[in-house]
Amino acid sequence: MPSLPVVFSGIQPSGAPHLGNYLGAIRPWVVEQAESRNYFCIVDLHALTVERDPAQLADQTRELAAVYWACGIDPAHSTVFVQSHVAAHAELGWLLTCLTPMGWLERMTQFKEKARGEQAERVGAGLFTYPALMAADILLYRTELVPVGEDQRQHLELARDLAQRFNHRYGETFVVPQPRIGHLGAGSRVMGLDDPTTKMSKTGGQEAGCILLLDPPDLIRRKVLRAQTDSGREVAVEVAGPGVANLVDIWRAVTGASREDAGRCFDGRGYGELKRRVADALLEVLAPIQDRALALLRDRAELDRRLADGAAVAQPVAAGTLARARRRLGLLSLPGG
Ligand code: ATP
Ligand code: LTN
Repeated sequence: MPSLPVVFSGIQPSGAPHLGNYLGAIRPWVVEQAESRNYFCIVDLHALTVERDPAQLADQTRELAAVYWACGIDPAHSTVFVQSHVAAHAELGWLLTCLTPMGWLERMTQFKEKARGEQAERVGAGLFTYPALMAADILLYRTELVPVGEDQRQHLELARDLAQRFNHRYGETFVVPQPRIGHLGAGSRVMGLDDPTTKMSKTGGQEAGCILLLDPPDLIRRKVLRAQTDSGREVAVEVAGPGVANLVDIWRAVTGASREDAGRCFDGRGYGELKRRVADALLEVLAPIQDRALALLRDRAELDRRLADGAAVAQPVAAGTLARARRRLGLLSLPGG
């Protein structure tokens, strides 16, 4: 039997997970998990790149784990674990940071956006070097495929470049991973409902435009009904402006409908009707996820046990790759180690 390809991906517990995380990442993971050997990580070390409240970080880490499982991540196919439980991530992160030219990091648009307007004194160095840690996450598992949203394309390119650079300098060590972005259709770039020119994000400070997966149903409906649309009055899918196009994309992503289906359903209809249909479709998909997530969150001991099991599976795999990289670099191992 041919062995299954390895998939790795992760989300930061930097806030409550939102619709963009679901449509761009978690749902594609769930849909395709049976065809691969998967590691889905809660990347808490990445969340430390900006200052956080410690109690909140701990809560958000558990919440994200509960959401992963509630969305349908299946332990039979997929290992869920917390990044900082597997120390190899931080260690390989350092080794790769040393291999990364400053110029590569300076080109990262996410860094430029996040640091823009902040004084250099206030921007943590971790925010700058973070793509090297992300590369470590991926390379530790000999990952072949990395399913992410569109915003991560550049970081993935850097992970590939780092794998190749290491292999070239020190000998074949890492598998060069492939991005998996948007191949299932709409949803790889969900925009803010209040500002459809910026992506929906946990930390963009745009609460009204961000649908959290655990938002109460009436709040979700209100956020959708208040979404910014275009200056016209009727939907025309093929020539829609950013606001309407975003709502149509969300509807398509949630229902699995094609662009033609969307045209048949909404062309010539008012924006109000489109919004109501989007809200209905969202609530139908999110209600069972919310029920399952809240149930999981009520049993913290069980949740922590599952995360410990995940770390126990990930740890030896990561340790094996790290040991190989260390040997290649000339780092001594302890006798008997
Ligand atoms: P932050 O606001 O802290 O940067 P984020 O909301 O952008 O967080 P991440 O943890 O950085 O979320 O991303 C996790 C996954 O979700 C990644 O695969 C990313 O591509 C995807 N993702 C994030 N935002 C969106 C979005 N608006 N549309 C589609 N996918 C998204
Ligand atoms: N950088 C990603 C989160 C992330 C990730 C990863 C995604 C960290 N490590 C490894 C895929 C694979 C983000 O901020 N969206």
